[in-house]
Amino acid sequence: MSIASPAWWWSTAHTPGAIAVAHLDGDAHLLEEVLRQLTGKEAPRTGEVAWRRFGSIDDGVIARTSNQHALLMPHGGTRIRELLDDRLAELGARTPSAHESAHAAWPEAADRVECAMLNTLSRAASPLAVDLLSAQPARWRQHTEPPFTANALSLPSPRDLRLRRLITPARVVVTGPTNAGKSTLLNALAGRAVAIAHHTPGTTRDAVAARIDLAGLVVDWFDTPGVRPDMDPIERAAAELAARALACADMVIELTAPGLGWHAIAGATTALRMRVLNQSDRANAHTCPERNSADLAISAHTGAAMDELVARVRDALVPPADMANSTPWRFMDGLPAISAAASA
Ligand SMILES: Nc1nc2c(ncn2[C@@H]2O[C@H](COP(=O)(O)OP(=O)(O)OP(=O)(O)O)[C@@H](O)[C@H]2O)c(=O)[nH]1
Ligand SMILES: [Mg+2]
Repeated sequence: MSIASPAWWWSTAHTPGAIAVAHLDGDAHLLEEVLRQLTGKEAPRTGEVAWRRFGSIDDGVIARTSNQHALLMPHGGTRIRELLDDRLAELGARTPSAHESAHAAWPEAADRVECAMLNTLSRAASPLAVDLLSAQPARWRQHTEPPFTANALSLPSPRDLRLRRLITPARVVVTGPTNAGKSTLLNALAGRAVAIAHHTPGTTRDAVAARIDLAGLVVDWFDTPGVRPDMDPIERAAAELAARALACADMVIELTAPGLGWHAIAGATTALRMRVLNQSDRANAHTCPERNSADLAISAHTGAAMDELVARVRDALVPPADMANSTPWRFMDGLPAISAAASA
């Protein structure tokens, strides 16, 4: 495997200042060669700080913080910076990869998996992600033998992908006849009035979404307009938006109420579906035909079985068995290639 040339980037803004700070990071031998050609002198040894001329561009300080890393501190003029960028590019220094940038942001990370983990943790949407992500560096360290390192280019497993819903919220789309209580359900889950709920059929005329926390799993919950005959042009446009939401749904909730039947859904590609009978507080809820074909009966008004709904949707999207499985989780692409073994 060939050794990549050193990466080069600035940690100070591209605005005039007294001094600017840049990083050169990579293989020790190549890094020394770049510094030698830039300054005409030997590179400072690890732990040394030295004054150097940066060719004819400027002079400044070089701090060799480790074998593979040096800080260059020229004066902070923007022209100096541009000339140095050009010269370093000539000498073969390159823009850092996403992993190297992440490492720059998390210098305390013990290895590259930990660095990737901290970076992912900072943008993970769900509280449930915290413990599982935090456990990953140790799990990867214990699994440095194949198939993990050999699988660098393989696709993530279905479990890897399901667990990634902890990082990027899954899309849950609720569909069903008008007046089923779709908007009332969204408002009840969000704990605030996100969508207008009213007994007038066709109240919802847009695909409304809210980010809600389902007992630790954060999802994007889409309320859609109920489809009915004689829809006006705005309602038809809303129905098209709903169809688009369905096409990229991770899970579809078919919602109905006593006597309203099940709405035929078209265009959803996900296999995760749940039939929910709402308005279980109504007098005819126990005897209606929808009761037997529903997976669950709830009442968005009284709150009956709402906890059960939340738990079932969460567990369908991120199964507890996936969470409990101690196999290392590829929480982002490319992880095997940067496992502790591969980066050692
Ligand atoms: N009794 C009872 N009424 C409910 C319940 N949930 C919703 N409703 C009522 O049902 C009516 C319709 O509710 P919405 O939430 O607007 O229904 P929707 O499915 O969003 O309807 P569209 O936007 O027209 O598709 C309102 O009068 C709600 O108050 C429930 O659990 N029990
Ligand atoms: Mg509605």
